[in-house]
Amino acid sequence: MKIGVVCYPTFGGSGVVATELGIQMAKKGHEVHFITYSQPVRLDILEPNIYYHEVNVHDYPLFEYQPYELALSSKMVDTVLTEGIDILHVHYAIPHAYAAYMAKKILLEKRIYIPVVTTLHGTDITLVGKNPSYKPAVTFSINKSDIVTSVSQSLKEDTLSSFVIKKDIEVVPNFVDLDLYNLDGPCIKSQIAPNGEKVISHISNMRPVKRIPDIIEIFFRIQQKEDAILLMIGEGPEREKAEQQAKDLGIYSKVKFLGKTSEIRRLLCMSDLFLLTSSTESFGLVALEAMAAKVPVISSNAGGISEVNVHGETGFLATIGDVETMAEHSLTLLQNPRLHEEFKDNAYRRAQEFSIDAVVPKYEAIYERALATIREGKENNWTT
Ligand code: GMT
Repeated sequence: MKIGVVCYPTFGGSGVVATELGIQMAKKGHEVHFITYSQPVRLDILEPNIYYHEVNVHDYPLFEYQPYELALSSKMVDTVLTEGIDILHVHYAIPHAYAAYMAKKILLEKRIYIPVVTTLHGTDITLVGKNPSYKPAVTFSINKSDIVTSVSQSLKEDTLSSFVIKKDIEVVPNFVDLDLYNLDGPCIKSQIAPNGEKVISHISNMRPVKRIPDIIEIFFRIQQKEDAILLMIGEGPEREKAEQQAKDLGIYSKVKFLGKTSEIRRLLCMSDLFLLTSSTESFGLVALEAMAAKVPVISSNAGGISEVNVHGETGFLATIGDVETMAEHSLTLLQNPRLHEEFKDNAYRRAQEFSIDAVVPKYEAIYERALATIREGKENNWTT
């Protein structure tokens, strides 16, 4: 099968899922064509069956906003025509599902039928998609997709309650490649915590939705009782405020802001706990990645996090914003080595339930079904 994949090529979870899925499909012998504005960060284009097509948006002085959707639709059309793509899989509804619908209509004029699978990832529904400026277009393009998937049950419910959706939404959870967490090189904790401090970590794009001040506040409470350092991994608009908050609390020397790094797995391997305090989180891929590295997760109970992190087993969950309880939960594990070991094992076992081998065949079956629908001429979107 020849699959066109559209995603955000950045460090965000949806781009990571799209890239890892594409890589796995390529390993299974499918031809995978990534159509994005820059090369996805985890993509090696030298691997067999992997191709990358860059979407170029030309600057023109008249435009205050460059028409990215137009360039994307055109690139999709061009790639389908030149490469003979069978199916388009778009990750994150905005604007990808909308651009895919346009591409589909343009191709239809040429009597080419291309099915579109849209995967909803989270903020495309819970934050951005709900905005009245986008809502009609998002609703329309979800309904016009051939198959719609969401990464958690919680996101499916959010979608159905916020939009008028006439299509079935299939839940296909995110996944993790556990092999990647068996590191080749050493994981020497003393490099980062020379005095045997406990290592707490957080990874995100540091947007307001992640409630970064809560992370600093929880850590402040932890380090009052337990010698610890905090690794803040990632970049985003909340970083500067967080640095100031750490300074104001007098803990700046214990908080390491590491920015974007490709050493995530090594840093997780050195971590004792992972914090995720988001106000909205459809799945929390990063929590799953921490668990794959045997790191228990202290999290809020937002959205789909509870579908990944099991309270009292792989970590603890608390009400969004309840930093007191999250700090107490953290100390429960940090001050009880046997319990901590138990949670580490549980976290890894839970991550195994989301292994790549369990989830990738579900997408493959979805692609087959979308193609079969076309073959059997049952598709009814073509004329609308
Ligand atoms: O978390 C972000 O802000 C990035 C965002 C993205 O689109 O990359 O992540 C969303 O998709 C991930 C992959 O499916 C999910 O694991 C995240 O939970 C989801 N983020 C939110 O819902 C806030």
